[in-house]
Amino acid sequence: MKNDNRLKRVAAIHDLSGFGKCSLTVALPILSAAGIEASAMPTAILSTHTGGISGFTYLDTTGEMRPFMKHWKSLDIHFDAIYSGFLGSFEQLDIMKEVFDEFKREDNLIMVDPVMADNGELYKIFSPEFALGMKELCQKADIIVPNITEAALLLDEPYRDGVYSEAYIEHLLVGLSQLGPRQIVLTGVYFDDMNLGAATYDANGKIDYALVPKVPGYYHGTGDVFASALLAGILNGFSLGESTGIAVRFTAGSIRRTYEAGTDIRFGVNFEQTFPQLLKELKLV
Ligand code: PXL
Repeated sequence: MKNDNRLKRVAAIHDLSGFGKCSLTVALPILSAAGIEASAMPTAILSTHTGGISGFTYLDTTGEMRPFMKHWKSLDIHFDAIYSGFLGSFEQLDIMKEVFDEFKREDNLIMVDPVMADNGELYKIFSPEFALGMKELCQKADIIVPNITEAALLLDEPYRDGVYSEAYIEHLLVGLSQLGPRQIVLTGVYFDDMNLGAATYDANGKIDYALVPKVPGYYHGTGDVFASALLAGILNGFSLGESTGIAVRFTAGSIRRTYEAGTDIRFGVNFEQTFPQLLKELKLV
């Protein structure tokens, strides 16, 4: 349900990967389509994402982040949410903590997607120590959105392959909540080979699941599509459980369209033509 008609504003802090549809090239259009003003702080500029594509260029923009923060602060800009994703170094983790300290208010939301791993493996550019730094950042968040691999890393536990049990998923959710965030949304949850989705843990300790029929294949950028749609739901006044359902269905719809088109799985998912579904579910049309 919509809260009010004020335009909500998000600071999206991710890399800009020119091709391959992830991070900023996903977060900005999804938030904008959902009627939310999106400001961008790039953490790096790449020619493509790093998932299965070789030869990508990588310009680290760490040196710009504090100047962005200071300029935004001098303009007295308020954000309804600060949404961080791919961070490339320990220094960027430190800068994010400063950004949170500068822009956190009673009534806004810090959302951390601890982008660092998937399918049991850290992304190549990260060391195991990076997970410890990401854990500290998660401790400052109101809501975190890890996948199962990231959850295991944050809890310093070995990765387990699915099929999962409810007891294991609930163990992860409770462990993650003990790090500090009020709300957890865990992605990549499945209890059989037919359905896949997310599990949520809210401030009251209530656990919910949003599962949809699985589409074959592993598609890049889906974590960013999911997290951006989740934030769009929350800022449009939907509950954590409702927003998770909306985001799971939007991500699955985008994957299904891409699967049916036979597109290279590295090139991202067709979320663009799935916007009518998202806007309907957000009750914006
Ligand atoms: O979607 C996660 C992500 C973000 N940014 C970059 C990546 C990846 C995943 O591979 O490579 C640069």
